[in-house]
Amino acid sequence: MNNDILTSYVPVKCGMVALVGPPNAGKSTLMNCLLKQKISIVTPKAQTTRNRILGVVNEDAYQIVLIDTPGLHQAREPLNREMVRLALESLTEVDVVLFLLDVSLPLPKEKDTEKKEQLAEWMQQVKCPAMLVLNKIDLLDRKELLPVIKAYSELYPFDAVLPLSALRDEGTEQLINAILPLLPMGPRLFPEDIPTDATERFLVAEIIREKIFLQTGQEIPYSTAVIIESFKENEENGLVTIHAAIVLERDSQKPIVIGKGGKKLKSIGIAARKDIENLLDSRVNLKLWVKIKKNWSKNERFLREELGF
Ligand SMILES: Nc1nc2c(ncn2[C@@H]2O[C@H](COP(=O)(O)OP(=O)(O)O)[C@@H](O)[C@H]2O)c(=O)[nH]1
Ligand SMILES: [Mg+2]
Repeated sequence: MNNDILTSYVPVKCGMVALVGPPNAGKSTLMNCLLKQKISIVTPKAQTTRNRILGVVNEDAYQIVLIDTPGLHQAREPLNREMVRLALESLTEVDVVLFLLDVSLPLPKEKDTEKKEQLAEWMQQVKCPAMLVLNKIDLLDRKELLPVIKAYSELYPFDAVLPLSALRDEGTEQLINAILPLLPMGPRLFPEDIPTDATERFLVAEIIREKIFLQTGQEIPYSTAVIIESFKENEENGLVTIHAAIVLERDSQKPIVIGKGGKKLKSIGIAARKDIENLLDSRVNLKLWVKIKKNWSKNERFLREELGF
């Protein structure tokens, strides 16, 4: 009899945990840290994450399915509204919600009632235990945490408060220990050997987008979408050839992304290829080109059909 098959049905602590919070709180960093590998892209810029990204942490005694989400903010434009909608949807589908904050940021002012009411409104949709995760404690003194805890506890009755540093992997064991008692027992929801349900194509597009976020300024990152047009592996030598389109919103953005003599695009390609080779564990030939789709971020059909919102 095959014991491997039997063990995968053995019930363990198993459940879904959503990572939500304002842009830049460190949700994707925490997800990668708990997974011990990079699945979700991270940059210093807000609104890096645009989709829900699933990461599966497997141990003998548990399986934690993390859902990384776009940052919660007051969104007006179609793309941003879709992003917030995805984040809010995840609140209702999970066993535990982790509300992340960057503790190095100033607290909302006493009179900033709009901001506070917005948080309370978002959190009202939560029907499961929710923890306040105070991230980036490496940036300040522990005693400075008290006012943060006080201010946010007044806004929502969190079940626990956990200070940590996702960047330094400090306090994350305590986080896991706080999550586990809140998860039901059951068979694993995902096979033990795959860390995400995202396709390789999606992860490759995300890596390219990350490099554009890191290497361009102003509005360019927010005007960029990446579409993988082909993805082929040569069976003989293992070389993977990927054609990807960098989609911009306006003609004037094209020379910025291409750069003088194609320098910028080349540098984005070099950085992306390195990470893609690591991800796929094979040699990669990456072909990037830039195209314009006027105002794509406001085009609901494009968002749906090309970006899967
Ligand atoms: N100092 C410090 N920086 C962090 C920490 N966690 C995340 N960051 C940084 O905060 C920025 C935003 O992180 P990211 O994970 O993309 O935030 P998200 O928008 O919530 O997903 C990046 O520059 C991260 O390196 C932390 O614990 N300490
Ligand atoms: Mg993110």
